[in-house]
Amino acid sequence: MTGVRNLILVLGDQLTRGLSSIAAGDPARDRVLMAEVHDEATYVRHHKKKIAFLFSAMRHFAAELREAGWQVDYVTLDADGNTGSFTGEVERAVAARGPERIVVTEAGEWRVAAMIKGWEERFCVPVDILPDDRFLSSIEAFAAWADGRKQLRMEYFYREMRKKTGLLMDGSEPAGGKWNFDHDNRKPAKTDLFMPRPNEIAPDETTQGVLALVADRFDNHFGDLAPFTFAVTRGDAEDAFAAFVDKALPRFGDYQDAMLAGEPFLYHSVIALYINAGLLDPLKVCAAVEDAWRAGDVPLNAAEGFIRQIIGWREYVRGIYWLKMPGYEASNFFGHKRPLPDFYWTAETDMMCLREAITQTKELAYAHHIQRLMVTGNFAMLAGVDPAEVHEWYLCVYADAYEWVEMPNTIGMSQFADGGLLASKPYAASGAYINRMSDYCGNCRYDVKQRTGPEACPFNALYWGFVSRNRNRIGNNPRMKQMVRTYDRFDGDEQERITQSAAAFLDSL
Ligand code: FAD
Ligand code: DLZ
Ligand code: SF4
Repeated sequence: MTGVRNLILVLGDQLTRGLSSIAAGDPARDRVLMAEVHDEATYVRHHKKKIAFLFSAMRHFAAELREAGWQVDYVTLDADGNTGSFTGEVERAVAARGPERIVVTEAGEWRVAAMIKGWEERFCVPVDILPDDRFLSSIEAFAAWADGRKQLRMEYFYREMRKKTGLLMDGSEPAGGKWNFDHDNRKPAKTDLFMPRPNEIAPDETTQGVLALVADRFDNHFGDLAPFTFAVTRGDAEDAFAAFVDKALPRFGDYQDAMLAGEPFLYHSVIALYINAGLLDPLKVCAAVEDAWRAGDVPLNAAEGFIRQIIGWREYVRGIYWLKMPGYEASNFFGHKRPLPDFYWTAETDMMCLREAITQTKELAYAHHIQRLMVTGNFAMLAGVDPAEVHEWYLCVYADAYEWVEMPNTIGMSQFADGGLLASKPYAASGAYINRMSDYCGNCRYDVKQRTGPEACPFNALYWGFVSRNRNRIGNNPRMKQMVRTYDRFDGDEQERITQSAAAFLDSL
């Protein structure tokens, strides 16, 4: 037995050199363990591109650590003896290396965190679980912020984060005199605008090896593997982000909520997969955006909107996840039970908005926020789909999906399944919203202007059906009251037609 001091386990979404477990180590005395394991690749049937991205990024990170002098035990998925689980791989490493301690940065997902907690007793080796200081707010700090508050609202948390980081602050005041410029960020996109595309990286030899492995082993998973153009190294991820700042950020704010057929990225950054896996540093990213604003290269509504997503929403949803887990995954405020329609996997639907969002999800493992929230999410909520099934779908299909960020966005923000803990009102909308923010409806077989009947946009009857059946649950919400009143003003025949249309559509699914 070699007898190392610390065995440092680095998980697939911890690909950061400054990670607490690595920073606490010593290359001369410690050993890093990284493992591609079947259990992680299959606990949901992740999109093929997501698995390929992560395995390739893990292999490149292991190479980077070795170059920096670390001894790394890297277990590939097809290595002899791979047990297929973190527990099994740590057990083998403990037997082979005889470490004095196991060191790991806290896992992002509750499931894995619970697994790690059992190791000390199981292996009779002390396990040090270090905080993940890549987040601005620790799990404990968020819980302290939330404690005793009647309502948790992102906006107030976000202001705390602005003060804490000093981002976009002029002394103690927010730059530009306002904390939030969201009001300026609701322009529908125009087809004639210049659309930058994210950087596309040609697969190197390592990535090609991973692509062959994924094609062979995960053929039954959702999504297209080729073409694969994601960055898999820190350098390429940084270049992709720099290109975004240069080309897309100036319009990020204005067109943040817009949707256009054939333009999956618009002015979005497509960096969530890199930040979440550890290839980009959230604070550095925000500092670069502030610099671009201070240099006069981007407007304040773009810089503020972008920074809010990262130090506001991203941190806030993580705080909610750890505050409410376990149990949050079973939230079902509306008691929805419908299975997820098959077209979420096939994209075979006449509804143009859903077809676009799901087709690109299949091709790219990406859809932007408004597509996730107001198209696929909105539809599932209006149709009464079981939130647990919706959650599993989002966790499967996006390259940036990890439970700590996906679950609160799905269960809380998009399905309102937590009854309003995270969001101040359900993000429910009829076809009119999608028509305003996109060019989808003009090319759809349904008529967005009709409320009922076989030609009517299904979102319309479903929306009013949702308002009507949940009036006792949401009618007191000041932001939904108006909708209930509008429904009440429809005459009895129209209300009946709405009920019939919604039922006929749902039966047809
Ligand atoms: P941009 O639009 O360019 O935004 C910049 C960055 O801000 C993102 O990269 C991301 O890091 C952060 N961000 C933006 N919105 C959010 C948000 N609501 N919560 C947390 N971070 C945010 N995001 C994930 O990272 N992983 C998920 O699994 C995920 N699942 C989602 C599920 C649903 C139902 C919804 C409505 C949203 C989900 N989001 C998720 C949030 C958001 O949609 C994605 O972060 C974003 O679309 C990623 O694309 P982008 O990198 O181009 O982001
Ligand atoms: C998502 C994922 C996948 C698909 N595969 C692996 C893997 O083989 N090895 C690994 O270390 N991590 C993987 N991950 C990421 C983990 O699921 C993630 O680190 C945990 O969910 C904890 O957040
Ligand atoms: Fe979607 Fe309705 Fe518009 Fe068709 S008409 S694209 S279903 S919102």
